[in-house]
Amino acid sequence: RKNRKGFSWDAYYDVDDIYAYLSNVSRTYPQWTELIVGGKTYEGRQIRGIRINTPAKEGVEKPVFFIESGIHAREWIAPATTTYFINQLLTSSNRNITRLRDQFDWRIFPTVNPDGYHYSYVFDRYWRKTRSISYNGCIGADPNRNWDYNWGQYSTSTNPCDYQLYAGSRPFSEIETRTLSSYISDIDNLLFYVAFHSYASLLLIPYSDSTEHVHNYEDLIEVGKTSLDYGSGLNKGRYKGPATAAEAIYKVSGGSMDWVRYAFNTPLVYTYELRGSSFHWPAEKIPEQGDEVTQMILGLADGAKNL
Ligand code: ING
Ligand code: ZN
Repeated sequence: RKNRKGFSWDAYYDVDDIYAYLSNVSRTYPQWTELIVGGKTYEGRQIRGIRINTPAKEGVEKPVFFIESGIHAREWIAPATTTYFINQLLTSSNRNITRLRDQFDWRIFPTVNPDGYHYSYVFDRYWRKTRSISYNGCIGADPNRNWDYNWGQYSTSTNPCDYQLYAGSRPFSEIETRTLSSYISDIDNLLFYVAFHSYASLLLIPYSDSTEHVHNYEDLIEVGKTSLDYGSGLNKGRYKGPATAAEAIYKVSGGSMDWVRYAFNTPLVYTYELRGSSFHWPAEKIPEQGDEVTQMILGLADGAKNL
């Protein structure tokens, strides 16, 4: 499965290798793709992604499908699955996949917390947060508690030394969430916003801090169910959901999905918790997780056609 530049889906790679992969594919498919920069990081990295946008019929503006992956550093299966999916979109000759590729203007970011991911890769496997230094010297904020919607309310910490859940000193205190949110704000025609985490085998919909249902709740459930049905063709254990976090697990505030929904009323917003029984999910499982995610995304697209 190695491509000729040595990147493959039987191992986990550090940020530089993931970025080199994105550069390579954007050079291989220059007519359809471009490297995009979604923001920057505390340590001076870019948040790099790829746009895939095949030629549309004249006068047709395709809806945007945004994929955010790796906001939590230690959830390595998320970036790996996302590059796997990019490779599927660009190289598969399966009609369902080429149709999926052509249907959207894709903005795909495999690792939106690259400082944290690198730190997890090299120094501390269980690192989750960013790498910013707080007033008291402790490091990192949880980038999925730092977005500016009902910030700091549930399942979060005010202590910068908290290993996991520190919300940051204020909404968008982290340069990663601030710059990425500004990139998202510039997108017209955003239809899907999908975030990947691990591990819980669960599909979440907004809002995460309330048991009240959004106005298109039925649609979100319907499309989400289609997604899980498509994925279930490939495996045994089903995913739980779709459901709000408040109903499925616990209330959460400050996550990306909720801000995107709140800020733009984006119709179809989801967070997947992928498979696994630990953050050390063996790299041999990347292809099966990648194939499942490919089917689940196809299910989202097909489900949305029936609305
Ligand atoms: N879980 C997610 C978390 O940030 C989540 C669950 C995501 C809840 C988005 C609500 C919204 O806590 C993991 N494993 O990170
Ligand atoms: Zn996570």
